[in-house]
Amino acid sequence: MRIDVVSIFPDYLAPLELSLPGKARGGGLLDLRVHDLRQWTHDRHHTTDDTPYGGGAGMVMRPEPWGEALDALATDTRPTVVVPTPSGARFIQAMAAELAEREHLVFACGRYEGIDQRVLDHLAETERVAEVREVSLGDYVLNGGEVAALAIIEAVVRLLPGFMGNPESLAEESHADGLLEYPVYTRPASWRGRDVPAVLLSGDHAAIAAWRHEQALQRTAERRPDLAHPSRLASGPSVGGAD
Ligand code: 6GU
Repeated sequence: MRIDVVSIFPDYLAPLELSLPGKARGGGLLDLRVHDLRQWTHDRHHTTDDTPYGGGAGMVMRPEPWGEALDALATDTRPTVVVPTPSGARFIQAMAAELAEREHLVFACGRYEGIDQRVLDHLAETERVAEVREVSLGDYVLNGGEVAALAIIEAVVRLLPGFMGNPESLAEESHADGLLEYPVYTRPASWRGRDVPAVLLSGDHAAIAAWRHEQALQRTAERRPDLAHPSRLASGPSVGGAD
């Protein structure tokens, strides 16, 4: 997979060199490049923003540098352009899985009040990109798209085939089946007077799977009632008692 990230604060993306994406880059799974938007400005002060038409607080990112940046990065790979913004569609695991199938992603990280809408409208119409996805992490406001791009990239890259040491852990983690994950335990069996639930020591794989499914349902109902569908309460574990 190829990923390009455009930002006026490219240093913000330095953590991508570390941790999971760093590992994927080393392994040749991922060709990731970070670009400074200011290289596509032509005025002495490398201006990327201006006051909003119609008035109001804050600044808007000018269309010209973004137009040139995306012209340069929308190669014959017809990338998907991801625009992190609090006014985007909610980013969820299903979208991470969808983006993990793409050959080329370009992240356009805006600051201030956002990017001139014509840039996105133009991109959506040009043949040179496959699609434009305006995406939000959740219902709160960050100062810019950089931190959101880090989160989205990490969520996508760990799904690339050959990336995870143990792909089975992908099937069992939170949100894989629409539920939060069950609680987990390791040695010692008793710690500060607290015992690991006995069923986990029983060796009865069917009982363990049933217990975990029950815990996942309970947790989801308590913490995320928005995810808990009454119809699920009747269904059994989606993964059997594999060890
Ligand atoms: Cl994707 N961008 C910004 N700037 N703020 C956000 C966000 C994204 N998601 C939640 N808040």
